[in-house]
Amino acid sequence: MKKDKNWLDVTAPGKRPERGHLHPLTLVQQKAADIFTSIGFEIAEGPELETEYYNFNALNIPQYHPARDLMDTFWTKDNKLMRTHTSSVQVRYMENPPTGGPPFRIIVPGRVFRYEATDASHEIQFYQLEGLMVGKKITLANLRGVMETFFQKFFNSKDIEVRLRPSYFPFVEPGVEVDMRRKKGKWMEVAGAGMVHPKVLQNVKIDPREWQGFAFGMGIDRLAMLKYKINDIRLFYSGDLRFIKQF
Ligand code: 2U9
Repeated sequence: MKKDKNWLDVTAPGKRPERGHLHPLTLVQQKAADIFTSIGFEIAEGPELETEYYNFNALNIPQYHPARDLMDTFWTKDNKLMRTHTSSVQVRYMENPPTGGPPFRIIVPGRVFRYEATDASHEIQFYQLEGLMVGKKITLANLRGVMETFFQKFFNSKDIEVRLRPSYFPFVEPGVEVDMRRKKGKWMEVAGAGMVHPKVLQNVKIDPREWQGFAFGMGIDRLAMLKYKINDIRLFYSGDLRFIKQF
């Protein structure tokens, strides 16, 4: 056959195009959101650029609280800030609930920002998933049950135990750390949580004598690090294809 410039070898094997895929943090966020929606939680969203009121004051973090240290927060010139947690979204939701009022079961996955030095376990921006359940006679036992169900489904094993340890966060009372362990192994801290502080409920015009709730927060990056045995959070944001192609 004559080889002119239009010649094409239709028998040559094709080059398989490389397929893209989701980022490990997206995979973990979607998996976590699927689990919570399967047990009745709705997903809520809100702005990353926030006011001092929604990020701090409404959450019982007054002006001179150490969590408000300038070192921790990115402020803009017009006195707004990059949210340091997604809790601001739960405040906005409760203030103006699409359902008209409690009860609520919501989760808020999203990006948060902290002005601090980076290392293997800290980034200046990372992802959280927070949850909130408000109703009548809600207790820490409900929190424990939701956490246990979540971690069993997330790690796909019934062999997971959860325990609560006392802790402190300004927006909950009592506050707890949530630990989990697999197959009687070593306990690991996987979330912070507690009963929503009565002052926080009052701030959004919900009567704490009538309604109670639990709230929790976990790091999506940390969940992904546990799930895939990754030892440095910075790898998620490195853009290194040798890392990213493994998922
Ligand atoms: C409202 C009221 C209470 C959310 C909570 C934590 C404890 C917590 C951390 C986990 C790992 C942040 O990503 S992390 O560094 N979070 O320990 N979060 S209680 O409490 C709320 C939220 C909203 C209205």
